[in-house]
Amino acid sequence: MLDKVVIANRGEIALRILRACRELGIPTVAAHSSADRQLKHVLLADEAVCIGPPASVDSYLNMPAIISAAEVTDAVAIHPGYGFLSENADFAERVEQSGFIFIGPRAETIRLMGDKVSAIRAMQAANVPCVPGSDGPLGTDDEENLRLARDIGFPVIIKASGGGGGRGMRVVHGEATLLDAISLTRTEAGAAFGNDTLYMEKFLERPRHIEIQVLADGQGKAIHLGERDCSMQRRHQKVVEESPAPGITEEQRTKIGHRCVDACLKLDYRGAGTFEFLYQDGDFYFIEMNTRVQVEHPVTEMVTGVDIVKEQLRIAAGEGLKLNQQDIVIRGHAIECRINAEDPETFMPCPGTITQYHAPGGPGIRVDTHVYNNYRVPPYYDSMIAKLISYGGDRPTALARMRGALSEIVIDGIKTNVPLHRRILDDGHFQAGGTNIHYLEKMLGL
Ligand code: MV4
Repeated sequence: MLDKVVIANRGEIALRILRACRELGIPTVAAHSSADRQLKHVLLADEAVCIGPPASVDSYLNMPAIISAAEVTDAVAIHPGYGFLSENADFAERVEQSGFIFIGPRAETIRLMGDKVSAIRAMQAANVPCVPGSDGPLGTDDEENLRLARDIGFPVIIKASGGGGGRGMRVVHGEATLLDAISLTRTEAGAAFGNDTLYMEKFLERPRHIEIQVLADGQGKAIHLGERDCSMQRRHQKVVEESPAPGITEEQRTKIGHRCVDACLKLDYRGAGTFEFLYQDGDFYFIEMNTRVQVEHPVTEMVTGVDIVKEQLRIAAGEGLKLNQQDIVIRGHAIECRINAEDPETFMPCPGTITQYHAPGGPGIRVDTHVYNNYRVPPYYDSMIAKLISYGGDRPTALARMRGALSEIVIDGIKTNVPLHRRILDDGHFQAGGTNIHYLEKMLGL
């Protein structure tokens, strides 16, 4: 096993990684900012190294400081968690060049998936279904771009190859606005990503966001852990996720899952990964791949019984995957509510001190959080402070347990989005299952 792991992240995921390391007997180093000395995982880690001042750019994004933390503590590997440097190919490369193990895919794979045009090319080559589109970068010939859009059929969406996660895209409803939209998106993409490469896709108007979790050992073995439905979102921020996705049949799961596994084998993928799809009218369309552990990984853990973070650590240690696809059975249903320190009306972040915290409990309830009584939520980072996860033998049971947990939970002293979650869980359409990516914004009247 790994002799010592640096946790290069904060909050609930840092604690999640620490717990996985502890189960595997791996000593931990918390690499933290000066604002995070009182974080739960910093207090629990075997060692702690302050890597810089509060601002993320000076600490959690500070590559030399993190690599130095590994050097001074004699660690062997660095776990980047999610966000921050987790999908930064240059960081993965520098970690490995410094003689440490990056807990994730090879830098080359991260780079390939970070460029959306090359990611889509790779998926098409691996027979993963993609959205009808330009199948490559847009050129500068106006007539050719008009012809392409006509062939695809309006509405189309112009996306930046360097974007992703909702950044750098523009929907076009007709020929009249296509060329202006392309030049505007190109300018924005060049400024935002230092890469003005664009591509075009058919715009799907009412899709669901369904993603497939994979694990691969980089030694010729890969499996999928089924899907998550992440359609309940606002402004590209996921709010509620669940697994399995309502209405997806075992046949559909097996078919799309096998396509993802084949792609992993073809790419010699290593680690945990997520294939993001739009799902509409019974069909899956690949849009992006995430090369990190995701916020919503617990719902998959609950329905499969697989500890995804422990698998990441085992894979990084060079242990081949011991799980076989036939061992993976989707059992029951899990739902996750992301709890943010934010105003439930305006969605503005609300940092401050949590004066009173009472965790919900009972059968089928899991809470992934670093917060405790008198914990102070700093203003410098993401506002997510907890993930409330419910599990049940079926979806109605998971829903009922989540509603109970939302009625029990107490987080005083700061504003949170718990009232929003209560509304969503009480909503008839959500309860019926299968709402699309626009549902929450419509429900909120946005
Ligand atoms: C799309 C789309 C419709 N059609 N692509 C937004 C985030 C980025 N990952 C891709 N996104 C979308 N791509 C086509 N061809 C609609 C979205 C989209 C979306 C996707 C997933 C989750 C939430 C979303 C919210 C708005 C738009």
